[in-house]
Amino acid sequence: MTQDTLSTVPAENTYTAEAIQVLGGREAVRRRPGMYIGSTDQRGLHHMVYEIVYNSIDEAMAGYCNRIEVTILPDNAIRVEDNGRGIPVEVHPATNKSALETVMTILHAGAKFGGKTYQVSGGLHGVGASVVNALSSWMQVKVRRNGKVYQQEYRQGVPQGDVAEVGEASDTGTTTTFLAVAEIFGQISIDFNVLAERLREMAYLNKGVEISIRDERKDIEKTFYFEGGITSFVQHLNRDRHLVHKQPIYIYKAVNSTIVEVALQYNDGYAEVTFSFANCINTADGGTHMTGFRSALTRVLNDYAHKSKMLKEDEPNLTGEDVREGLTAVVSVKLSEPQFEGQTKGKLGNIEIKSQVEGVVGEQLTLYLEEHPDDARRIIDKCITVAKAREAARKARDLVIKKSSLEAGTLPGKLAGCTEKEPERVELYLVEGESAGGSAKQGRDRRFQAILPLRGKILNVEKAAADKMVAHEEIRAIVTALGAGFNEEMDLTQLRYHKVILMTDADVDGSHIRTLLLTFFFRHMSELINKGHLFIAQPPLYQIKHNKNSYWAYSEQEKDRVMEQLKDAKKVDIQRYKGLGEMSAEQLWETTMNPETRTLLQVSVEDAANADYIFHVLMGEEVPPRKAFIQSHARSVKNLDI
Ligand code: 0RA
Repeated sequence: MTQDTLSTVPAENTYTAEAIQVLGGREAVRRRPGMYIGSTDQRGLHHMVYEIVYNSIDEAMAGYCNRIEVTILPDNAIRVEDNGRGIPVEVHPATNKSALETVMTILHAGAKFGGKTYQVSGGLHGVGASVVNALSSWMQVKVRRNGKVYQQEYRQGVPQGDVAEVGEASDTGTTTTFLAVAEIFGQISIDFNVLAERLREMAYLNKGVEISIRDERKDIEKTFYFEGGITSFVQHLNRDRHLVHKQPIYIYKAVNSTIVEVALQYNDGYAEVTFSFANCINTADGGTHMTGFRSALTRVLNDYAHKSKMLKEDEPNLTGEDVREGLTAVVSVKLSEPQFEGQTKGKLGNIEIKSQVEGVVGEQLTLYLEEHPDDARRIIDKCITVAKAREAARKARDLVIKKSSLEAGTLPGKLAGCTEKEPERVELYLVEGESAGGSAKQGRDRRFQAILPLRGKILNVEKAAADKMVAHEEIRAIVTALGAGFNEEMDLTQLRYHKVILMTDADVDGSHIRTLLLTFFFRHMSELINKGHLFIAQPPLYQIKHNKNSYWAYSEQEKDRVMEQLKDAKKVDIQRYKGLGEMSAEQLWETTMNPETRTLLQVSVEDAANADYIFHVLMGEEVPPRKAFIQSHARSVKNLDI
């Protein structure tokens, strides 16, 4: 047998079969300590302590132990004492060794003992006491059992004698003391606070078990005991929070040999704080127990929200994110053979656990909500608020994405461009209706006039959120055609047309669309108005024909004036234009588009602000101001369509 350089075991002359096996296991551990305890630094050293503590925790989980004391001795040795049944010391006839010696010297011994499942809380590496023993320059185990104290000592994992009776005992329990091998762990230094935090966690995960840690190097001590277990854990995590419901929800059930335990409580914050454990080992990367928990949580809250009509049938379900915002939860499972996966072994892999957790949480959370309707309503309310906020955030995000796509966007297909490109010399007509758009395209001077036809009634922008307005196809076409962006990102140096002309019908729909467009420009492109780029075309209201003469009247007064002048004339033909589409292309050019003869109204900020106000009043959700407005403007607002 080759001797490991780290091994300081004195060579022995004779080996029994068991001794070879024992030393073989010991040698393997000494050769690659990192493979058994993770690392050979301070972390690994702490793992050594945990491995011993886990054994006592197992005894506690089995229901036989409620006190564990960890002591850091002045020379950095560690003592772990429990009040369990005491490790059996009886000699096994097959091996002729005591159970105690077997557990302390044979690798992986102890997983099953006396037909009972043992070691449920397997450590990160689940290797047990024999590994710690193999990596200890010295170890002593004292067992109080049968009214006696038994003891065995080891050096470098090798027993220094048989188990011996050394005194009388009035109680039962196990005390393990060890000193890690200095050559393996370098300058040994145990961190009291690191151990204390882990032990606090263990105390939370094992309610009713008192775990204390004492540091004899500094004479400090801490004791952890949580009657509420993980419920206390959740309360601790939520200690500075505004709570959505007073008491954490506690779920516990044993399914087959698996114990599922969950505590959860919502606070009014945004973060999800979930700790998950498998056999008291923190599973930082979640795993099957977390998957089961999350899926049950989402399903149960949705079911309740629908059943209680807090969510209407046509409303979308709450998402996982919705139900996890402000959630503080501890999920703890205890199972007989945990599989830890992933790079850092921080993920539980046992597949059967998912459905077990899902089932237990599904059943018991449903019950809880039914029995606590006030809590249920508060929780669902909170989730719905989150859902709404998330939806609003999504829209805002979409807006940004759309905005960038607008900036880079290709010109809208409906745009009839002009041949000249110099922005100062060219103008864009925004024309209501496809047919008017057709006439405008025919009638225009294509060298400097571009036409963008807009389809009929555009959406009700006020009711829709501002972001929806920009999402609207017609509005987007305008933004793209103008090329200067909108909102904060508006850049007039990129404006492709220095005259933007709204050309709408002189009827109800026309006025609607004009109001809407003005509102849009006012809210999202105010620079365009401020710098005097926005105009309103003035199509005539009437054509008055007399003999070969034709007059265009652009207002009622103008019409009255012309008629007054022609009052003695015969055969006066008067035609009212309602829509741009009623005019021929030539007429449209002559009356409305020809720079020599047309009249353009330049839009002022006041006009636009007024449109915005009208828009708000006419189309907004608030009914009272709308009614008041209609009543006081009944005369002046003719094209009112409500
Ligand atoms: C198996 C059987 C029995 C006790 C233990 C294990 C045990 C192991 C450890 C390790 C640290 N503390 C411990 N406490 C108990 C007892 C079986 C019986 O008495 O019937």
